[in-house]
Amino acid sequence: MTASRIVNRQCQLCEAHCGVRVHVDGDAVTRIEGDPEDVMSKGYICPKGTTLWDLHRDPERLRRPLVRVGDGFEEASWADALSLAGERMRAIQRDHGRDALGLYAGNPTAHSSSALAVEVLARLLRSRNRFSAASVDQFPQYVAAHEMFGDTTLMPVADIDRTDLLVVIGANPAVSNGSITTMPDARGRLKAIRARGGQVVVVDPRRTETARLADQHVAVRPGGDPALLLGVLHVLFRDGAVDTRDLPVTGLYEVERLAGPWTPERAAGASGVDATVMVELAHALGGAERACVYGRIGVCHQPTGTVTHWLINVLNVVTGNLDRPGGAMFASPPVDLAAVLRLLWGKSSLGTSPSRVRGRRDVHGELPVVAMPEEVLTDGPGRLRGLITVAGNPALSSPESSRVEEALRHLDLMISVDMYVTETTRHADIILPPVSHLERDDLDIVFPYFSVRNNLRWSPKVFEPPADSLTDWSIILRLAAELPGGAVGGAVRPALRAISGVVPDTLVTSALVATGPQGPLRRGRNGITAAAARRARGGLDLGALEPRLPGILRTRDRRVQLAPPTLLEAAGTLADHAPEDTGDYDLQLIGRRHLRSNNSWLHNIESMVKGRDRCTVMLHPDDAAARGLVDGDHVVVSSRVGTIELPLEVSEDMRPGVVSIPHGWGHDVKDVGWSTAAATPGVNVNLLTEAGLVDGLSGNAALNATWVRVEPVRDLPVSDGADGASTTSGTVPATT
Ligand SMILES: Nc1nc2c(c(=O)[nH]1)N[C@H]1C(S)=C(S)[C@@H](COP(=O)(O)OP(=O)(O)OC[C@H]3O[C@@H](n4cnc5c(=O)[nH]c(N)nc54)[C@H](O)[C@@H]3O)O[C@H]1N2
Ligand SMILES: Nc1nc2c(c(=O)[nH]1)N[C@H]1C(S)=C(S)[C@@H](COP(=O)(O)OP(=O)(O)OC[C@H]3O[C@@H](n4cnc5c(=O)[nH]c(N)nc54)[C@H](O)[C@@H]3O)O[C@H]1N2
Ligand code: SF4
Ligand SMILES: [Mo]
Repeated sequence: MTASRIVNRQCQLCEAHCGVRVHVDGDAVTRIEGDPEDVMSKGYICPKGTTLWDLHRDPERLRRPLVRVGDGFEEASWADALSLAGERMRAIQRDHGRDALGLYAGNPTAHSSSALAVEVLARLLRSRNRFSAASVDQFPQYVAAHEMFGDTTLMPVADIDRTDLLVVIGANPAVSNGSITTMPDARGRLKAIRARGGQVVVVDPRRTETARLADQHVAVRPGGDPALLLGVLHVLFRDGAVDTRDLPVTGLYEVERLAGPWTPERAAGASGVDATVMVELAHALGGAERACVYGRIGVCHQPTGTVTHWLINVLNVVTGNLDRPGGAMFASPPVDLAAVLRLLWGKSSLGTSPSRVRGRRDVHGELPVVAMPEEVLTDGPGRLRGLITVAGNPALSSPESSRVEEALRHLDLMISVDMYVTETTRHADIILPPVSHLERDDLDIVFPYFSVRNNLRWSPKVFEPPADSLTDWSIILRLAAELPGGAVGGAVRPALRAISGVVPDTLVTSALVATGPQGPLRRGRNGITAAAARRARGGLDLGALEPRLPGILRTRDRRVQLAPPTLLEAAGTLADHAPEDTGDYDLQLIGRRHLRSNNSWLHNIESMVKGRDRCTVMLHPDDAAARGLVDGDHVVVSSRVGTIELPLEVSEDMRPGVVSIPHGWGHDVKDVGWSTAAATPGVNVNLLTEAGLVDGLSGNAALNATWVRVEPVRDLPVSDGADGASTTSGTVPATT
C-alpha cells in the first residue's frame, strides 16, 4: 500500500506565486488545489495551477541532456554534455573575444533561484551581449525607477488591499494576476475595493476582464496614455490640488511647467479620450483619501513606455500617494535584492556598455533583446556567434520573429537550459533540462520584493528528483564554472564547481535571508529565518507594506527626482494629435493574455488548449463591417514585416481602429518537441511586430505600436516560409 500525503508549496508559473496543496498518492498526484492557509493567495488558484502535475508527467518534457547530431538530437550524459558545452564556449571566446558569446534569460528565471545563478553566469561570461525577456517587458519601469529613485529595482507596487481608488493603466490583472505587484486573486482584490466603497478605473483600448469589474472603463487610444496623464496633471495643478505631503522631492516646478500647455482639451486629441473624463479623473485622484495609479505592460509596449511610467509615478507623487498606505509603495522584503545585485554588478546604471552595431543603450549591463538579431547578423569584430538561452523562447516572444529565427539559425553555437524542444531550443546544439517544478525546493526571494504584503514562503519539493538530474541552479553554475571568466573566474571557478555540486540554492537563499535586513544577524532573536518560513503553514505573513522613503532612495540628493532631464526632454516631443495611419496599414495592434495560457509554454498541456481557439484577432464590429468581415471568418493580418492568418472575433469590447492578438502561439513549426502544442491552432503574432519600433529611452520593444491591416483570405496555396517558420496556413490576402 502506498501512503497518501499532502504537500503545500507555491505554483511558480506566474508572478502571483499562489500557494497550492498537492495531494499525492504513492508516486502520483491525485489533486492540486488552492492552499487556504497560504498567507498571500488564501486558497485562490487559477486553472494553470493544476498543470504542475501535467508538466511533471508530460512524456515530452526532457529528462536527459540532448546533443545535436546531424539534423537531430541524441541523449548524452550530464558529464559529456557539460564538458562539450565548456569546450565550445571556451573556443568561441578564445577565438572571437568575450562578446562573441551571449546570454538570453527568459521569464521563468525570475521564478526560482536560477535568477541568482544567471547573475553569476553573466558575471563570468563578461560579455556585453546579455539579454533577457525584461526588454520585451519592464525595461521602461527600470529606467523610470533609475531616473526617479536612483535604482532600476525601485519600482513601486500598488497597495491594492488598502486603496480607495485604483486606476489601472495598460494592465489586465483579472487575467494576469498582477505583475510588478504580486497580487494572487487580483479579481477578488479588485472586487474588494468596490465592496468597501472604493472605486476602480481601467484605462485600456479594450474593455478587458478587469474593465468589466471596474466602475469606469476609459478606452484610450493605444499610445495615448502620456497625453491623458499630462491632461490629468494639468487639471491637478490648475486646481491647486497638488499635495506631495512631506515627501522629499525635486522638480515639482518643472512638472508643472510641462503640464501647463496640456489642457484636457488639447490632450483629448492625442489620447482619444474626452476632456471631461480627464477632468473627472483628476478630481477623483485629487479627492480620494488613498489612491493609486498602477501601470504595466500595455504601456511598456509603446514607444513612450518610459515617459508613461514616469508620469504614472509623478501622478502618485503629486496626489500624495507615493509611499503611503493605499498608494504606490515599496515592499520591505526579507532579502534586499537591490543590494544583492549591487554586490554582483555595482551600482544601478544606464548606458555603460552600449551595443556594437547600433550603439543601443544597456540597462544595468543588459542590452535590449531587439539588438540580438542585428548583433548576430552583422559581420565585424565582436560579432555574436554563440548564445546561451535559459528558460526563454525568444523565437516566439521577441519582435520580428523572422529575423530572430534567422539569427538563431546563423549561430555557431547555441546552448539552451530548458525542459522542452521549443521553437527556440530546436536550434540549439546542446539542451540541458532541469528537474520539474515538483522536484525542487524553493525559497522565493524575488517576488516578496514586489508583493502587496510582506512575506516569506518556502516551497518543499513534492517528489525526490531522479538520481541523474540537476536543478537549474546546478546546471547554470556548472556552465559558469566552465567559462574562463578572467581573474574573477580563476578565483571562483573551483568554488563554483563545489557549490553547484553540493550546495543547494536554498542554502544560499536562506543565508541571504539570515543576513538580510530582517534576519537574526541584524534583528537578533526576533530575526526572520528561512527555517521559520518552512515551519509556518502557508508561509510567513510579515505584515502590510510600510513607508520606506527616504531611506531606500539611491538618488544623489536622497530626494525623488520628479523631472529628470532626459524624461522632460522626451515628454517635450510628444505629439498633441492622434497618430496618422499609413494608408496601407490602418489598424493599431495590441496584445492580450488569457487565464489558461502563460506566454508561450503551457500549450503542450491538453487541459490548457482544449475548447475554442483562443488565438483570434479581435476587431470592433464597425471595423469588421467596413471590411465585409463577420465573426469566425479567417482573415489575413499583415504589417510592414509579416503576414499571418487567423480567425476573426468581432467584439464590441475593442476600441474602433484597434485589433488585439495574443502572443506565445504558433507552435506548428519544424522539429519542435511539443506535439500537443504543435497540433493546436494558433499563429505567432510577433511575425508582425517590428524590431525597429522601441521605447526610445529604454530600448524596450514597442510591440503595441505596430500598424496592421486586416483582410479576408482567398484560398490560394502559398509556400511555407524558410524552415517552416511561417505560420500562414496556405492562403493569401484577397486584395493586394
Ligand atoms: N494568464 C496569464 N497570466 C500572466 C501571463 C500570461 O501570459 N497569461 N504572463 C505573465 C507576464 S510575463 C506578465 S509581464 C504579466 C503582464 O500582466 P499585465 O500587464 O496585466 O498584462 P496584459 O494582460 O497583457 O495587459 C496589458 C493590457 O494593456 C492593454 N494595452 C495595450 N496597449 C495599450 C496602450 O497603449 N495603453 C493602455 N492604457 N493599455 C494598453 C491591453 O489591451 C491589455 O489589456 O502577466 C503575467 N501573468
Ligand atoms: N507580442 C507580444 N509579445 C510578448 C509579450 C506580449 O504581451 N505581446 N509579452 C512579453 C513578456 S511580458 C514576456 S515576459 C516574454 C516572455 O518571453 P520568454 O521568457 O522568452 O518566453 P516564455 O514563453 O516565457 O518561455 C519560457 C521558456 O522557459 C521554459 N521553462 C519554463 N519553466 C522553466 C524552468 O523552471 N527552468 C527552465 N530552465 N526552463 C523553463 C519553457 O519551456 C519555455 O521554453 O514574452 C514577451 N513577448
Ligand atoms: S495565478 Fe495561476 S499560474 Fe499564477 S501562480 Fe497562481 S495558480 Fe499559478
Ligand atoms: Mo512578462
